[in-house]
Amino acid sequence: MIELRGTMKEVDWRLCLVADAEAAGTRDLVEIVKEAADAGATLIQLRGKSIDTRDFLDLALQMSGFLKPRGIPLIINDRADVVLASGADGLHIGQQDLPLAYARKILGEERLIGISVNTIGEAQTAEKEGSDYVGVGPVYFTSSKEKLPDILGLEGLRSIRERVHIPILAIGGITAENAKAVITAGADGIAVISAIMGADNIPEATEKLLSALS
Ligand code: TZP
Repeated sequence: MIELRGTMKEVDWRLCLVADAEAAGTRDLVEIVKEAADAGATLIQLRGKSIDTRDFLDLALQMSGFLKPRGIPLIINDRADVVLASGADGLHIGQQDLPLAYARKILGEERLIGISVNTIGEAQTAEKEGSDYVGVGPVYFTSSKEKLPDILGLEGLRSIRERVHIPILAIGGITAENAKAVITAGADGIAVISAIMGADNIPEATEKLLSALS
């Protein structure tokens, strides 16, 4: 549920599905997101590194259409224009994307903006510059991302947790088996691609992750 009280955004960070258009292959990404949302995913990030803008916007519009009534925030990876055009709730940026200050200038204070970080310095800068959350990773090895930065492990995650106060979404190689350890190390939630998208049964995989967190 995204509730805006002044500029304070209240979000259930527990389980973010990073709905990656490339990872979906020939499967229907909208259907995958619908199934995960109905099974309890608390946040959706739409990601499509090599998809045409029109197709990306179309996916965002379709997802926004069924996520809004369910109170599940939709975050768009990398594209502030698609956030505005689709009425999505926020933007997720990487270190090489639109800088946070410019993203904020475009989107205003009410939308969520999160940034991927791999070091304590990046996390502290994100917090100082007004990021609503940080995506911290990769915690474990993953083949879902190209040009993978240094693997942090639980120790790296913990050391970032000790130094920043904004919500942390841990990412990278997270499964139902290691999810609890990630939360114990200080993450507010987990963000996954393959633990949900790689499963034959999307609702079952989503529920398994959710129950592993508590
Ligand atoms: N950023 C850091 S790791 C990663 C991203 C987008 C990929 C996470 O995918 P998976 O399959 O959950 O490891």
